Amino acid sequence: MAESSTDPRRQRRWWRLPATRVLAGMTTVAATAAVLVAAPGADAAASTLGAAAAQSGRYFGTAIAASRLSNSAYTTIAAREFNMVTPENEMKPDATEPNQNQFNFSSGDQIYNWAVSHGSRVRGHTLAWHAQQPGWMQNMGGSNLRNAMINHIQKVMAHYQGKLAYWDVVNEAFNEDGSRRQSNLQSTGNDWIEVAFRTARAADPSTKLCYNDYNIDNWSYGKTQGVYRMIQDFKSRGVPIDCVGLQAHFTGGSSVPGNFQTTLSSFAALGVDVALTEVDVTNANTSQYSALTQACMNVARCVGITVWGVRDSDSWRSSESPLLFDGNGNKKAAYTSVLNALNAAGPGPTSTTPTGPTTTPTDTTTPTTTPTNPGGGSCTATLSAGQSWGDRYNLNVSVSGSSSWTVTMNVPSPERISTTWNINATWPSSQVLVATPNGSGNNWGVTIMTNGNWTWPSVSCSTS
Ligand code: 9MR
Repeated sequence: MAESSTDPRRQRRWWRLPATRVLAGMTTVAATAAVLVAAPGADAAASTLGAAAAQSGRYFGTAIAASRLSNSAYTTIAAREFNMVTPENEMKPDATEPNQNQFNFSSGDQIYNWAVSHGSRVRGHTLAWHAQQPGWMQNMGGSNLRNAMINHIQKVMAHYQGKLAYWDVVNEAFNEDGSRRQSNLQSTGNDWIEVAFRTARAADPSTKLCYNDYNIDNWSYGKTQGVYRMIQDFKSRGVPIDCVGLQAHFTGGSSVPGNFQTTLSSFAALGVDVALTEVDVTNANTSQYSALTQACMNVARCVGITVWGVRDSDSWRSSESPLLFDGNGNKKAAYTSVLNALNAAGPGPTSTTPTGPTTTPTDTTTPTTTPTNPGGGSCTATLSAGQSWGDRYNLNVSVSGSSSWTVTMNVPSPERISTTWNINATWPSSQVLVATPNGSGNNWGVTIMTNGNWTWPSVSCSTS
């Protein structure tokens, strides 16, 4: 698509004006002026949901079921399109603590490992919920249950410490009228949600802590107002909370309300990130998919959208065909409406990390030379800064000199690459990315979670 001067993406070009560095053959060349590569979608619309969302610093995710990871049609679409993964059931209390204080992370780890090996981040779901409790917990109450909840949060978060982008700490704790839902957890005292969040922050200060619920899409609805008041109260009293997840299940008779964007911006104005966390729409209505995507794009702190499954056949409500791919893995019309809305989006999240200082990326690495290429060919990998946020930055990479290149990127600890675009990626270790062409050309990039270190990675390029 040709870019016109009114294209909103053109107006974002300041994102990628700063430093460039060229690492070429046996020598290192400091490039001073030209920006050699643009962020994905600078001159052409991105062709996958994840890459399109990344242009505005957002993610596009899906729920993943461990039982489907052996299905290559499923994993092919999931790996190509999405850069955030929510385990559909595998990190819920019944899965992770089947017997009291005996933890099982096998399915959760399976999904986590699959996700990060495909350049995706992971959203943990969920720690404290009235549903999908293990049998031993269902029969508990009082201080025993309160202590069991605290222990569960501590142990599960310790296992995933430093690894997850978000955790749904508490799920679905409100009634439709905005009062608290009755449950064994609620019976331990009205402060159980607050205790859950305080416990979670202490257990892993590196992850963002979310409250997640359904039917909180309509701003004038009682439940929305009840959740809003709780977040407002938490923020005013310093109870740690970083985000609100709106499940956005527009199935089973519900649809996107006209004031959806007002709801998102109202939550965001409390000082939390917002995200659409479990999206599906009856019959994948294109105008509703487009409207919900647009609403997120219009709110700077709407950090991303997750659909609740890959293909219609993977959906918990498969009879409503509510997802973006049909049962054969074909893109549906709703897919295009979402992709177009993502591609047209303006600058995105302005969120910051829950703890620690916010800095800007600096390039303090000593340039390294590339290894000698026995085949005699040479290639050059050029890095340039993309957009940055409080906790992460995009780095654009342009490769020249060969079309059959291999770029090895070494990321200083504790930084982690969370997203890649336009490459095939393999991971010799958590700090090393090996990138090869995936047919999308020679311009690609990564999102790097800084974890406090803003030093750029070193790269080397070789040809084959
Ligand atoms: O999609 C999930 C389905 O496989 C489970 O059987 C179900 C059991 O409660 O949970 C579904 O996921 C739910 C999510 O965890 C929370 N919000 C509602 C989702 C759909 O029911």
